[in-house]
Amino acid sequence: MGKARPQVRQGVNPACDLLAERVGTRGLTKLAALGNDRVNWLLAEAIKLCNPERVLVCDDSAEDAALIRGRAMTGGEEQALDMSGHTVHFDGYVSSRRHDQARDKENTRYLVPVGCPAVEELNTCEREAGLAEIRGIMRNIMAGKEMLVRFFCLGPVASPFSIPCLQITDSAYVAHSEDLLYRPGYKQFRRNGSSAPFFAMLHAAGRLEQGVSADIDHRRIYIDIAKDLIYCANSQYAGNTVGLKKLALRLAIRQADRQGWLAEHMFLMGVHGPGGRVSYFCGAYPSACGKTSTAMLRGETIVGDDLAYIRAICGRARAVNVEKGIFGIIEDLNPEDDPELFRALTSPGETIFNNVLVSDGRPYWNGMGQQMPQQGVNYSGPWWQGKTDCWGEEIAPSYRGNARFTLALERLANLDPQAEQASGVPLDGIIYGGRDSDTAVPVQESFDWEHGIITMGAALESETTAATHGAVGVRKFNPMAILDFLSISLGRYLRNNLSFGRQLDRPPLIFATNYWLVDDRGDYLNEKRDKAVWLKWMEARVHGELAAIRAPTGFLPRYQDLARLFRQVLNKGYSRQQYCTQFAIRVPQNLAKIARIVERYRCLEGIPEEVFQLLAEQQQRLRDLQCRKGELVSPSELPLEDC
Ligand code: SPV
Ligand code: MN
Repeated sequence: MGKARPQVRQGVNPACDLLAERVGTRGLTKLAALGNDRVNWLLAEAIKLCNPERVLVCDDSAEDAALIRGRAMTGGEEQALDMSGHTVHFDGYVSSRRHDQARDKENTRYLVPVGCPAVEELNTCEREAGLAEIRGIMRNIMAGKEMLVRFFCLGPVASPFSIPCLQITDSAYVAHSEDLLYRPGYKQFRRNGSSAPFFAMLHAAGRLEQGVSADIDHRRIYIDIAKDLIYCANSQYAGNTVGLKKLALRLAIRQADRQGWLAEHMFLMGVHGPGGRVSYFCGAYPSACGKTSTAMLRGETIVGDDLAYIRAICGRARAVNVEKGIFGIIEDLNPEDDPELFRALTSPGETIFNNVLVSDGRPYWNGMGQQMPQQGVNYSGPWWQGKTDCWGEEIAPSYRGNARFTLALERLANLDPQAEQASGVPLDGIIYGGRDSDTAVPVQESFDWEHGIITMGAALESETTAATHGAVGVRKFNPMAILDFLSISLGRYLRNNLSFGRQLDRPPLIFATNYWLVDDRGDYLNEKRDKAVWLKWMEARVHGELAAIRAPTGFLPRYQDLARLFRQVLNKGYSRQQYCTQFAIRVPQNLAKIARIVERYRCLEGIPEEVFQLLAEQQQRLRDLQCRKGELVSPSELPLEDC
């Protein structure tokens, strides 16, 4: 007689019988050990809906991770490259205008139950109608395929920050990516007990052609906020499918709103000061503004490059990296500017390359500092120089702007030793960084928490680059770089930010950076590496070590401090003239920016009154300065302020 099948506790849903039918004995044992009714119920519902042939339930073991990697290759979603551990994955591509290589904002919607007020800025749809649509799309979507069931943990495990997540997917590429990006969570589910809450994601890549999602016209990402449950169909691009990234961020923002903490689109890094001191900074930068390159600065240590949870613990802000890996933009990543990442990407170890050019078993990307081969294989299939798509548009060798890589942070020598600290790291500073050719100075500090949240975070804008579609140099309003991911109203989100700092004994200082100022000829006023100096200045400021200059927009560095830091950090001269050009207050541009931001906020409901008040005060300070000193005011004409 065969061994008895492990008993999965069955909820009221008769579909639970399906578990016993489709899940193998090993999987049932894993589910039984969790004894979590909601897991079983969701899984049974997913099986009933998607109708997979088999179900593989994974735990945190290396054996299961290896199985997933193997499935990604045998299923054709990834191909091995020559270097050990390296694979390539291509996302769907029909033409430059119809592809699966970016987040699909239009088809990402919140399902709002009838009777609940819809927030006007959010892309929503009525819940029952949305569920009916997505269920229609997902019915039988896994027929003949294997369903993969994974458990992860957002934030370090066994910590006040941990949020367990259940990922159900038919894509081994998605499951593999999540292994590199997130902490294993099966044990966390066990630890939390049978009724602890969790986020859940049901993803199906749908019909594949040559390993990529083919039905991208039916790509849908629906977020059932009432159930902390996300559906995603007919996509493989990680920004849509790796549910633990930006989709879980949306659920986390709602949870943080209920519980009084912050879920942010921010890097987290240690900046190293004198005597071995390390001060921790979070930073919010819209895409293509230098976010990862700041977090990866030579001589500093990285905790995370994309998402942070911040909680008030014993009167201080403490932060963790939500993830444990990087899904980073590969374009322009080169040995000179990004030595550590370049080393990791060119040495053996688990790495997934996305939408690069492959030639002779090696990955190539735009701006890597090497000659691009004239032919190879890329997202469009076999590729040759000059190949065009059906619109006659030239196909770039690697996907312009959004070719990416995925790797675990443990591969990097500059990983901060506190990265897995269960209580997080104490947060000393928050940086907001936009791409701005003519308005803000390279670095400045806010007068206080409210001033920083409003005039730096809530007023964040970024100019479009050639890497994005559409016109270049257009300023995009993107408060806290989080606009794409908000799941509550912007007014409510800002209010939460304001009150978070007010409850702290010592709130982090708030800074704004701008690496992108240009001169009249359009040449950058700063080198890429100058940001290392701005960080050291901020680090000294959080310890009250340097005096600063009071400008209408915030505190500016003094010349002598920067000149010393340029010498110390970069062994580079820094002239008074460079300083005066970079740190001059450009009054009309600053006033124009305030006018743009106020206009945006006037169109929205529920914006905290402080937003208008603090922007009006800043406007007044700028006008006063203009009356006294003119339109372009050198920092040498501004008053010095003690620490
Ligand atoms: C970003 O675009 O901010 C990313 C990549 O980090 S995505 O996963 O698409 O959000
Ligand atoms: Mn991001």
